[in-house]
Amino acid sequence: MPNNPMTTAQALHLEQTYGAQNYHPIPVVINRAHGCSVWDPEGREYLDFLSAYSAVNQGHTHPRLVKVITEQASTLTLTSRAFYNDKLGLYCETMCRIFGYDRLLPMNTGVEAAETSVKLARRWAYEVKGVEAEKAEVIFPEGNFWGRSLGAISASSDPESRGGFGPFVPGMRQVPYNDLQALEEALQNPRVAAFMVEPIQGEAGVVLPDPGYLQGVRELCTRYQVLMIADEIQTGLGRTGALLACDHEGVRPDLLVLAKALGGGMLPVSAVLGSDEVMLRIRPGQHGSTFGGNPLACAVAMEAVQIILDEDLAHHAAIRGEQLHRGLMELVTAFPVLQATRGKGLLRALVFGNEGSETAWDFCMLLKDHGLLAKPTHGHIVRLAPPLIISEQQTQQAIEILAKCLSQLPTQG
Ligand code: IF1
Repeated sequence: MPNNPMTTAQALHLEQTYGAQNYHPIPVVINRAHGCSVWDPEGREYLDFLSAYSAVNQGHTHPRLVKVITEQASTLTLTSRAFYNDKLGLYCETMCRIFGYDRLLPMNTGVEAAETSVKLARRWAYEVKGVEAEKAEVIFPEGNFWGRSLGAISASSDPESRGGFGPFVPGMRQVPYNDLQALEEALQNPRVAAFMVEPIQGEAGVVLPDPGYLQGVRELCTRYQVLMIADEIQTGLGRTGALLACDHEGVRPDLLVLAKALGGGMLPVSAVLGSDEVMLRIRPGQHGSTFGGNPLACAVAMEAVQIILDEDLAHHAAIRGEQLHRGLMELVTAFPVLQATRGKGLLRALVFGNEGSETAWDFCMLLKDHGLLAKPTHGHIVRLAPPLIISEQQTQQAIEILAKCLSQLPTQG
């Protein structure tokens, strides 16, 4: 079997025949990756401008991560939390020191950590803020995305995520994103436990709030005794040109939710960080996960974060992000089919003018044929998010591919 390489056609066919069809992937099969490059079974090389939705900030198969995961995998991988393991404590300490929190609660996927933060906030609201039992509310901005669980889609405003999956979890309300006045009105309700926010909305289409929004959120949360939860699952760990996107505004959330790049592209690792006052509300037996805090994940996560610090990847993302932004601005000027480009660091988007069309998909298909992988979001937006280790030359190469493909798009509107 290992010596019987699968062709692109075979792999596509098998997944389409036997896999649940809950995704509509770009029809490319990846069977090998390193750094910013991925390869298909026929040996074609592509620049990865999705980075597994920002989960491989460190680049694919980073040698330090390969070493750590291999060594740890041959030593100890899983104990469950029924016993202590020799990695979890060290991992929690390291993370608390780096990010400035008292405690860390380990989970696996992003949605689990985000949901954990909601549970922590509800508990805190009942035990500290004094909210009447069963009445706590958590506020979310419209356009939020934090995963696929019933909790996450209950908070969502996206019909695609929610439709046909009800009934939903109560106690979740929405306010418009980037609207401090609407937020203030919502927070005046004394039942509000928390406001969860992405510093930049990813799935919504790389939507940036106005400067000062996060500071405003911080001030309002403090004033109304509401926990500020930052979902830095996609924006964190260097992606936007700072270790955390909240750092751009000097804002410290009460609960910090991390995932994706925390696992270095190796395995799912997520975490909630917070103060004693909040974290100690959940007591033994009241929350957990079989795999959360496993030594393999802890070893990988420690190395994943250390790589971001050692290689100064946040700074690197800022510099390469500027280069990419300049290139994208030129494309927007040169090609009328483009309406705008926006983003921060290496979380960028190209926005096509014709909303509701399939232009972004057609464009991504062209990009694939020219050796660049990206994924549309919302039909008219293409997200551009390469690994943070991308070189100046690779960034330039990507801009040239984008230009070439734009010139080949049938011109419209
Ligand atoms: C899918 C987008 C990215 C996230 C934020 C929590 C989670 C995510 C801010 C949940 C997950 C994903 C998952 C993937 C698509 C994707 C995505 F296209 F929806 F917008 F990354 F850009 N908070 N993001 O972005 O984390 O449970 O998946 O580990 O299809 O669901 P998870």
